[in-house]
Amino acid sequence: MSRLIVISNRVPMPEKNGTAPAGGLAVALQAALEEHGGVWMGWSGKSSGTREPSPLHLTERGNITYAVTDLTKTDVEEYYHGFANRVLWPICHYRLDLAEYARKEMAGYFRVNRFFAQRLAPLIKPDDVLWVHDYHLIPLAAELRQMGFKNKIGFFLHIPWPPADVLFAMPVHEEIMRGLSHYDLVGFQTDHDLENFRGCLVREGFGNAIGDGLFTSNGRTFKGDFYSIGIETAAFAEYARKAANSVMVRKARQSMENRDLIIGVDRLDYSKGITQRIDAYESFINRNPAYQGKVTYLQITPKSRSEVPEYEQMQRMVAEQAGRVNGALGAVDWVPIRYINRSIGRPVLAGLYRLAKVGLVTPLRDGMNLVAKEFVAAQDPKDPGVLVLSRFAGAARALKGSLLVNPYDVEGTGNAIARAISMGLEERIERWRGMMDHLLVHDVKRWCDEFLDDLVSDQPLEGPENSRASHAQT
Ligand code: GDG
Repeated sequence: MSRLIVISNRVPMPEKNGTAPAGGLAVALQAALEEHGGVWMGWSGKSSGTREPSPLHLTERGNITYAVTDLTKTDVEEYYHGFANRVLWPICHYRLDLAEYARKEMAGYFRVNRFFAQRLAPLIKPDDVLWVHDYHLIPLAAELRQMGFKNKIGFFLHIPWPPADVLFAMPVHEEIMRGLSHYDLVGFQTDHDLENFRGCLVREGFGNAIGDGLFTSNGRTFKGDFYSIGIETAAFAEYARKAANSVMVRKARQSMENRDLIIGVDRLDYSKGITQRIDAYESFINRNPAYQGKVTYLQITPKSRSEVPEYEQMQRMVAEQAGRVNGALGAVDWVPIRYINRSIGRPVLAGLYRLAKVGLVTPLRDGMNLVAKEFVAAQDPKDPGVLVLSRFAGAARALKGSLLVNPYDVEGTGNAIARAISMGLEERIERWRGMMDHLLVHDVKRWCDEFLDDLVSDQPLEGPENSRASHAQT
């Protein structure tokens, strides 16, 4: 394959000492970039205020160039906090009630995508393969095509794709659908997302599904498929094994005083179902009083997107709810819920997953959910914990050994917690083994390789726009 250019909203910059950043996705893309040489471009996370951002800031590490740009305050407001996180994020998570459409924010989203294309253009060589990530950057390929670029461009959506009736409530759905047709390959997390996309395209007459995973729309032919993202399974398992003996994790174990640990780990986000989960835990204790004082539920919830009002409200709500349940159920020597509202180090996290008897991953809607996969990978093969998993997480399509729940059904989820905490060793091992075998094969490297192989493979793509003569390539 030729040189690779990855474009994502944020770029995991290498540490000053040259070590790779933590996190499976970053590691996998980094590895692909190292193999082929290339560029990783995105927003620096900084605002240039009212001034025009200075030229791309370039950092070279081996054969990878990290290229980041600042954005003006208005751009950050309209593109990132505005359209991406207050329209696309809720829409893609089926939350029409939370989507707020403001025309100027929609315009800001398209404007920033054009700006990204303009900044990226001088770095693109004719044979480069481009891989665009996530909902922030859907119109990027259309902007690049307009500038004349004929390169292979792929897009991967990390979050769910909604059904037509949900998507079409968004005023600019046509531009979004048209934006996707400018890619050569559009990748989703699951078969359900792909099916929803097909529905959006075909039902409303935007295009056709012509078989073999090919779609036509807007005079172009492109591929669509699903690629369930994985983790670095083997490495994470080893990491958790070592972490279980670290000082921090030993301290945590002591503080548990022989109680069984139930763990939840989520960015603070309404899609993660944290409030419903706390209700389910309360229901579990109320219906199974024998477990009073015998379990501890640890919920680790780093803050995210605090600038968006819904997130700020939620932060207060979850803290109050955990406090209320502790007040109602707790005893002088027992705190039922330990709630941590900040990020903890990855090694401690891995060790805590391994310590836990039950992992609660109960989003209301989630593209994949890597926490579910990390929890499984971190378990002790001789004494694994049980995963309670929402049927609405992409991960549920593959993790068949979990106890699948409907997170809206508080009592049902409470019952699943009871079943998980009392499950016998033999059943736990059997369920875990099947999931672990799957995760070892379908890891993040495989996800990355499969997407890139499909993107560069030469299937005949026909259509007037695909074959238009190239101009203005730099
Ligand atoms: C999007 C999609 C899709 C969490 N708390 C801490 C911490 N984490 C790490 C977890 C995990 C990651 O953050 C979260 O990944 P998820 O997949 O669960 O969720 P999103 O952030 O919403 O990701 C999702 C994903 O993209 C990839 O395609 O699966 O559906 O929404 O790795 O471990 N890490 C540390 N401290 C914490 O406190 N160190």
